Amino acid sequence: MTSWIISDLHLSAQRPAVTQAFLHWLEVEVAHAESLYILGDFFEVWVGDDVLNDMQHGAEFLPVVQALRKLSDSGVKLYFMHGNRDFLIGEDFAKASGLQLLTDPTLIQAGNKRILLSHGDALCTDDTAYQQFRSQVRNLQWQRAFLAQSLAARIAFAEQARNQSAQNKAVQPIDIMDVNQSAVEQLVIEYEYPEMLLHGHTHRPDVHALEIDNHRCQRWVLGDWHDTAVVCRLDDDAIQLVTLQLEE
Ligand code: LP5
Ligand code: MN
Repeated sequence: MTSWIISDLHLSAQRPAVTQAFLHWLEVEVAHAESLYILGDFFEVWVGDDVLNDMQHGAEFLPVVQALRKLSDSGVKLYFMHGNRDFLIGEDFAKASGLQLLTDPTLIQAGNKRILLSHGDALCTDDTAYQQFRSQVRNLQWQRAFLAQSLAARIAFAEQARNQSAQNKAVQPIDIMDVNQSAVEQLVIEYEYPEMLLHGHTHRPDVHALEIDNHRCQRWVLGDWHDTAVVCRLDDDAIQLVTLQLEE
């Protein structure tokens, strides 16, 4: 049986073609699969699950929730790990979509390989401004206070945060926005040398060979979704990165 691992779709009403391509791909590929792992940044921003109950702002997400739910009801196992854009996805969204939330990182077994799954942002330790922001917004107390604000206020904060992030990214050295090699090595050691570490976030799809304490490991990086997408396909006897063509 086949499983798929994807990340960084950045679904939003501003890019309806990507959502359409994703929904189509679910029907033609994932409907026959065993499982689908979504490793974060599935949505461009997520300001709280209550958006699903809002007529105005929730409408864009409903087709996605319904499509996931249909797959889940038909027996496909769905898993979701938070990214830096959708860390506020909670149990209400998970329940509505029929998926299971995973902590970052999570170790899975595929055939004879152990694969450590992560969004990837926690590995970008050279990006100290981001790591500071990350510790703040991943704090449960901060999240409770944020979610207690009105939907309109949260949307406005998210927009400001997006603008500030875009400005930061435009001026900061590109290298600090990639994973830090020691952070990768530490994680691989902590998880007892899995054969693969697989993540997204950096939008730099590739396979990197590592050797840590005489253990061979590969770091697989997924790509984001625009006119193409780089996803991982797991079969009983093969693991590969696959490029999907999203536009005709
Ligand atoms: O996301 P991307 O690709 O632009 O860059 C990321 C890092 N930035 C972020 C921030 C997100 O984009 C913001 C949107 C999240 C919405 C979530 C819900 C609402 C939360 C609202 C919070 C107030 O993740 C970027 C990294 C880059 O990846 C590469 O790894 O460099 O990190 C930064 O740019 C660091 C900045 O310090 C982030 C600053 C965010 C500003 C927060 C304050 C704004 C609130 C204003 C309140 C008055
Ligand atoms: Mn990300």
